[in-house]
This record gives sequence, structure tokens and C-alpha cells, in this order.
Amino acid sequence: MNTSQIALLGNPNTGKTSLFNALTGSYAYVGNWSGVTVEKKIGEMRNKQGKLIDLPGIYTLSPLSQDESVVTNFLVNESFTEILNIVDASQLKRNLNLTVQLLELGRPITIGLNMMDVARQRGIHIDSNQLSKELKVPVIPIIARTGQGCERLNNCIASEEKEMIDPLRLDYGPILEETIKKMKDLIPECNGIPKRWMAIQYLEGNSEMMKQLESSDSELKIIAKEADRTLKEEKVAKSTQHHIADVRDKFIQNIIDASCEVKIHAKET
Ligand code: GDP
Ligand code: K
Ligand code: MG
Repeated sequence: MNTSQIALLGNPNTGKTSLFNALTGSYAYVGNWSGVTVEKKIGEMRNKQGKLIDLPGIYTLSPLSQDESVVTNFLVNESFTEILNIVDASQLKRNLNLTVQLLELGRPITIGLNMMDVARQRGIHIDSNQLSKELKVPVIPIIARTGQGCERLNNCIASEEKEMIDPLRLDYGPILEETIKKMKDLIPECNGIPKRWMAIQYLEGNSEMMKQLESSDSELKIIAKEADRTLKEEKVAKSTQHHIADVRDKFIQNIIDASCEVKIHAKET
């Protein structure tokens, strides 16, 4: 038995609870995340290879609600060994937005590609091997409701001691790259979290990250404001947030083009 602590993360309604139940035994410790009324659920993996930590379903790390601030706070301050990111195969584009933010963090991660039956019914064909190659992390297709693929996912999680992976490094263009460099000089060391990730999260308006970086917040704010002004002046984007979203959208679209095929009668991608 090892002591893996696996953080289960994904968008709302993607089958997180179904997968949690498929991977853990009947016993789950339930409490609240400290300071908030958001439920915290931790289950023992069936194969006893570690604990699965259920986190609130979110679309992005930037908190709009208590639920979302729990996740950033967890990623920055709690100890865990790897991430299990559940992704809805029938809503791949929307789901990959969170995945990109997790890949930028550089922690070991496995993707459970859920709702494969729904995707198929909608004429969406996903080449999970290709998707895995594009994202450079394991991608296991599953149907959490029936348990299909969950054994394979379980084996994949349990397979080896996880090492840090190279954080995904998107190019946010000269203005933001220069900004990120300046910010990194001001950001203090924090639990081995990449300073680049903290800078990007700060720039996209993650208020939990701003709270975390309180000590240098006033200086960071000036740099971030300057970047936002320059992006607007040079007509790169409407705002920093829009620019970051654009860069990620392009990256995600390329990945979808390379790994997905949609039949003519499909309703959506
Ligand atoms: P959560 O909100 O992310 O915790 O998702 P749930 O586990 O509650 O699942 C939301 C709904 O999707 C439930 O009705 C599940 O039965 C259903 N569901 C979960 N996984 C699958 C799947 O792979 N295929 C299908 N068709 N339905 C699923
Ligand atoms: K639900
Ligand atoms: Mg749930």
C-alpha cells in the first residue's frame, strides 16, 4: 500500500461523484473544507493504493464562488501526490479549459475521459491516444455510470510513483511574457508551486491567488495594470483575461482538430 493522495478535479456534472464511487469503497470521510461550508469528501481507493479527494466541480480556477476558491486554495496549500482530472468527452472544448490550467501547474495528472457513450451518441469520435499525445499525459476513456474503463483508470493511477511533469508552457505573447517575467521576481517561493503558474493565475484575475500573494500585491497590481493597458493600446485584446482565454482557446482548438472527428449529424462538439 502506498500513500497516494489523488485530487479529483473536473467541471460540474461530468460524473465526478459516479467516478468517486466507482474508484472508492463505501466508506468516505466527509467534512467541510476549513472556513467554508463546502463539503469535503475523501475515500479510500478500492485497491488500497491511496486516498481519493473529491473537490468541488468548477469550470475555471478563478473563483466566482466559495466552491471555486476551495480548489485554488487546495492546489496551493494542501498536500497531494497527483491529479485525476475528469473530462466530459461530449463537451471536450469547454472541459479542456480547466485541464489547461491544471497542466500549467505541472503536477502529475491522469485524465479520465468520461461520457464516452454520450459522445458516441452525438457522433463525436475521440482518438484518446492522440489526445494523450497532444496533452502529453495519460488519457483513459471511461463510462463512469457503468464503471466501464474504471479498472484501467485505476491501474493507470496506481501504476508508478509519480514524478513532477513539465508544466504546459503556452506562449502568451511578448507583452504578457515580459509581464510574467517581472512578476516572477516579486512572487515568493510557495510550496514548490511554479511562479509562472501563480503569475498567470494572478493575471487572469484569480482572487484566491491575489489573496495568496498579499505580501507583494501592490507591486504586482501595478505590473498587471500596465500589461492590461498595453494589451488594449496595442489592440492585442480587450483585456488580459480575454487575451489569456484567446491563447488557450487556440491551443485547445488545435488539439480538438487533431484528435476529434464529428459526424455531420452531430449536434455539438
Ligand atoms: P458530478 O456532478 O460531476 O458529480 O456528476 P455525477 O456523477 O453526479 O453525474 C451526473 C449525471 O451524469 C448523473 O446522472 C450520472 O448518472 C450521469 N453520468 C455519469 N457518468 C456518465 C457516463 O459516463 N455516461 C452517461 N451516459 N451518464 C453518466
Ligand atoms: K450533479
Ligand atoms: Mg457530484
